[in-house]
Amino acid sequence: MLKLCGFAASNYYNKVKFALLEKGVPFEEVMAWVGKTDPEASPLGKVPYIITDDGALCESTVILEYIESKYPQHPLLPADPFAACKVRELLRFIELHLELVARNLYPEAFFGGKVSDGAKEKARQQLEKNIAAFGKLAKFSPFIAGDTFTMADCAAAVHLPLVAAATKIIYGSDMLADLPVRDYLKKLGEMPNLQKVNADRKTNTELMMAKVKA
Ligand SMILES: N[C@@H](CCC(=O)N[C@@H](CS)C(=O)NCC(=O)O)C(=O)O
Repeated sequence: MLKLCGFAASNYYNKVKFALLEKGVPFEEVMAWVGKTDPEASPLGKVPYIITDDGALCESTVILEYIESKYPQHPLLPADPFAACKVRELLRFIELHLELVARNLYPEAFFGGKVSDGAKEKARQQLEKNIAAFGKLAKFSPFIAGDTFTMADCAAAVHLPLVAAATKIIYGSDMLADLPVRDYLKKLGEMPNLQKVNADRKTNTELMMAKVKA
């Protein structure tokens, strides 16, 4: 059976977990904290990675693509090549232009660290530009790429809440607030599989915080 390795406090891990649950692919969760990962499977020491009958694979979006090709049931990409690439385009925007920029704020926003004023200002300027561009692509009707649930929703469900929370904490206002992100996430949050992912995330985050304090 496919093994999903990492820990449920990780948003990248949860993106893959949500996709597996929605597709109904059987999988086993294997806890691997940062620093305890398999260097053969994940040479950068990042989570998630998966162990399959074909071998090991890391990088969450590559994993999503593998799962999609290997298990075509309950597709998370449209059959039409252009529509499929519009979904990938949104997914890339969410990961590269939103999450990766906002991530510079996480040490101070979530982990008790400090981020320099210069780094905060740089991230703010990039996010302003990137969020406006993302707003031009995202549909929210009701899903992020249109009327069908796709892998871009698996990414949006885990990345957008952190971008919203981090910007609110650091700048005093949620930089996604001008987009219908709140309503979208609320509706998505009614999906039973996302409820499970989020419940597991809370439990695992408490465990992680307890480990950090110990
Ligand atoms: N590009 C990677 C990013 C994964 C990532 O950064 N995961 C975090 C946990 S949320 C991690 O493993 N951080 C540890 C590190 O970077 O050393 C992916 O999409 O899988």
